[in-house]
Amino acid sequence: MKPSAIYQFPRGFLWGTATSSHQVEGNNSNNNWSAWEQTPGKILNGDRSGLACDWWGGRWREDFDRAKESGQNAHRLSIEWSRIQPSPDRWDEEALDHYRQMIRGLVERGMTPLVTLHHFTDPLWVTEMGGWENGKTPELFEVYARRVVEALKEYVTLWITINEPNVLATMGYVIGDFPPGTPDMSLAFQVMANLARGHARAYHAIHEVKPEARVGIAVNYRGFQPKRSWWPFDRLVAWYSHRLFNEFFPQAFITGELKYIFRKVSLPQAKGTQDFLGLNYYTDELVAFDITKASEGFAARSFPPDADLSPTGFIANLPDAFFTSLKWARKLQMPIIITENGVEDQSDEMRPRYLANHIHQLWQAVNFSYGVKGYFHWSLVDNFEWDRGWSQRFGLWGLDVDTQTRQRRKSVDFYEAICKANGLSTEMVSEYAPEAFDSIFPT
Ligand code: IFM
Repeated sequence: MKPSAIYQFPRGFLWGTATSSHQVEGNNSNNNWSAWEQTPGKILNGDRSGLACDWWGGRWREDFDRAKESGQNAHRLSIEWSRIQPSPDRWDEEALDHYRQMIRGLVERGMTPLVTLHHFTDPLWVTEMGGWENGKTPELFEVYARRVVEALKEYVTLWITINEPNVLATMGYVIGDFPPGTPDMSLAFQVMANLARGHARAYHAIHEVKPEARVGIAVNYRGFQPKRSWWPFDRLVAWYSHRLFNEFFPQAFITGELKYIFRKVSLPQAKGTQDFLGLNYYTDELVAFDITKASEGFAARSFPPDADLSPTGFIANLPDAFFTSLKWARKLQMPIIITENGVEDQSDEMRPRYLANHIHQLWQAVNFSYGVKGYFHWSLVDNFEWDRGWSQRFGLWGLDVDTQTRQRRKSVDFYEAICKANGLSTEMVSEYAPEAFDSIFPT
C-alpha cells in the first residue's frame, strides 16, 4: 500500500498564476510588439496576438473567476505602458481606470495582486526614440511608473518593475528574435545598463509614493551546464553565460555595480533596490564552446540527451535544476517569489508531472527556510507566446483563439488541489502524475 503524506506549505503562501498585458489583452496596436508582429517573418506561422484572450474586452472577469474558484489566492498581471501613455504628452485616464477595475476585481475576489510595470513591450513613441538604447528612457519609465503606482497604490503592495530584463536584452540584442532584432553585444550592454537605471528610478519612485511597497525585478534564471565538463572552454562558456544572464541584474541591485565580464560600471543609485527577487524558472541547458556561434556568445546550446522534453522541445523537465536556482537565489539574501514556472504542453500530458516535480522542489526550499513566499504558475490561460506565436500553449486552461472558448485541462484540477490543500499530497500525485510518484515520495 502506498503511504499517505503531504508536503505542507506555510500558512499565507501565495498560490497564483502569471500573465502579461500584451499576451492576454488583445487589440494592442501602439507598442513595438504589434509592429514586430506585422513585419513578415518575425513570428512563427505569421501569427498575430489579435484579440489574444480578450481581457481588454472584459474576459478578465471570467478568467479571474476561474482562478478564484480553482483555489488561487493571488495573480500576477502587467500594465501596458502604451495604453497608459499613448503619446509622450498624453495620459489615458480611462485605461488607468480599466486597470484599477481589474485589480479591484482581484482584491474583491480575495486575491493578492502582483503587478508588473514593464513586460517586454514599449510604446511606439518610446521605440521611435531608440527604446532602451536611449539614455533618456529610464527617466520616461520612472514618470510612467509613478503615475501607475499613484493610481493603483490603494490595491497593490507587490510590484515588479521590469520583467526579465535579461531576456529582453538577450533576445533583442544577442539572438535577435525579439524587437529590435539587432544582434550587437555593445548595444546589448548599453540596453542592460539602461534597464538597470530604469529599474532603480522606478524602485525609488514607487517607495516615495507607497513606502510600504515591496519591489523587485523578475529575472529569468537558466542554469548553464558545460556539455563536456572536462573541456575548459565549455566551462568558460557556462561561467560567463551564468554571470551575464543570471547574475548581472540581481547583483547590480545588491552592489550598485554593473559587472560585465571585464568591466565594472558604478551605479550607486541601484544599490539596495530590490525588496524581493522574482524568480522565473523553466529549464536548464547544456552549453558547448562553438567558434561558429560568435553572435550567440560562442555557445552551442542543447538539452541533456535523455531529458524529458516538452512537446515543442522548448523545455526540459529538470526539477533538480529548479532547486539549484532556488539555492542560488537564497544566497542573495532576500525574500523570493516564484513569479513564473510552467511548460508549453497543449495536450497536458507532461504538465502534471512537471508541476508535481517542481512543487516538490519548491517545498524542499520552503522547508529549508529559503524564504520563498509564493508561486505563480505560467500561465492561467493559453496566451500569445511572442516570437513563437500561438504554437506554444502554456495555459492551465486551453484557449480556442477564434471562439474565445476556454478548455479546462486536467492540470487545473491538480493545481486546484495543491492550492486548496496548501500542499502536495500522495493522493494528488497518484491521481494526476503517477509516473512521478516514486521520485517524489520514495519508499
Ligand atoms: O511567456 C513568457 C513570458 O512572457 C516571459 N517568461 C517566459 C514565458 C514563457 O516563454
